[in-house]
Amino acid sequence: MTGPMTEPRIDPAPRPITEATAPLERQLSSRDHIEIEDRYGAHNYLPLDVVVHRAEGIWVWDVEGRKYMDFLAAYSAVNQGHNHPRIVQAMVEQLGRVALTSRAFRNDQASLFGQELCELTGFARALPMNSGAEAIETAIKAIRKWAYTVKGVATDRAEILVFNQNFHGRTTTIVGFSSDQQYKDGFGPFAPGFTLLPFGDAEAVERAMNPNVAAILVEPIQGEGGIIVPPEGFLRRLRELCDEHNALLVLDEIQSGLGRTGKLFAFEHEAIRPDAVAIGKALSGGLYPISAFLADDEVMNVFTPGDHGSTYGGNPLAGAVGRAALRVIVEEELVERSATLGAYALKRLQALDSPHIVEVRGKGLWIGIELNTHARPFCEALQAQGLLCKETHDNVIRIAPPLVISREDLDWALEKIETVLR
Ligand code: IF1
Repeated sequence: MTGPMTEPRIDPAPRPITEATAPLERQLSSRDHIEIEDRYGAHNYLPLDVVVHRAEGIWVWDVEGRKYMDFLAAYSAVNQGHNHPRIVQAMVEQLGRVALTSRAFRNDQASLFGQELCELTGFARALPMNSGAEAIETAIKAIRKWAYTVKGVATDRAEILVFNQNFHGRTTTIVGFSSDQQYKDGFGPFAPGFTLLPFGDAEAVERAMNPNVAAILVEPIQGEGGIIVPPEGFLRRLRELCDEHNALLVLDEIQSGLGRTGKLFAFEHEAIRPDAVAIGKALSGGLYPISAFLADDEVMNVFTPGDHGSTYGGNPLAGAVGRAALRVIVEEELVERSATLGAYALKRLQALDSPHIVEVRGKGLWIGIELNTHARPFCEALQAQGLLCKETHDNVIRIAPPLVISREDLDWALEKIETVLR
């Protein structure tokens, strides 16, 4: 029997491309791939026309070999940088053992992943899922069951307070409480039990409180909404209101978490502790869909065997990848890098004198440049200069590089952004 592999199977060095060796995808041009995708894919995105073939760290290369700096980091899923070698190594080694057992059996990675995740984050228990939306759905089920079995809300009467401009995923339950009409159009009917409130308005939250409110579900900083940082003290006030009304404070840290804002979790900026957190994206460093719902016993123990689950949730490959991804965040001090480099970038961009800029805001290496015009043309101009940014909500340029970026590479990107916006 062959023992565990010592060398990665994946050849990190790209092979020289010749006619004979080129796989089909390399014999085609970017334009070919775009046409094929348009012909055979669903049209649920309008991506930039860059066709990525390879990525490493902060860099991606397209099919023609053009090199770009990735300032989106797959919406903060690759905080550790693309294909971080330590995470790839852990994944390849686990692939030499077992990838999926289903939860009908146990495995030797999920146990340790759960332990290490709880020790790092300070929560008592972790329920592993795959996508961020699934972690949010898990949170909604936990909130409701806690309301009925612990708080004593009448069955099916639990209410969850949510906020305008929220983004928590794309399932029909979740889009049902979106304030963005496009996310809802054509997908009803929707689940009841959600109350939309103005983000940042603690008095509106206080007015909405009633004995049926089970929880507040909120992003500490709204990502898709345009990297909207709430007023100082907003999260602290939500914490107080939940304590006063015996409701749960549940945070969606799927994008803001794991170092993106210069803290392990964005809620730390207000020195509060939520009752539960949903995480995802960088939990795997972009190598594999991994998410988790974190909570203490009072909330997590509402789940009894058979209540909830998923085919891939808690699989050993995810466990091995997640353990390595967390180690990289800690050992390469990505949280501190985000804080230091982010403060520098924010200060520099806020000093930029541009006729297009309305506001520059953010925390850590997560910055939104709000414009008084469409952001897409500026993102396309930056693409032409080798920098990939993505607009959000039409008029905000989102700045979210991998947290492994060097000061020198950050300066290279900031110079391009300053030039394009001047
Ligand atoms: C798309 C947005 C970002 C998230 C927060 C939950 C989820 C997300 C705070 C769900 C996912 C992704 C989804 C992706 C693009 C991207 C996105 F533009 F959609 F809104 F980042 F801002 N909570 N965000 O940001 O996690 O199920 O996707 O794993 O759907 O286009 P998921």
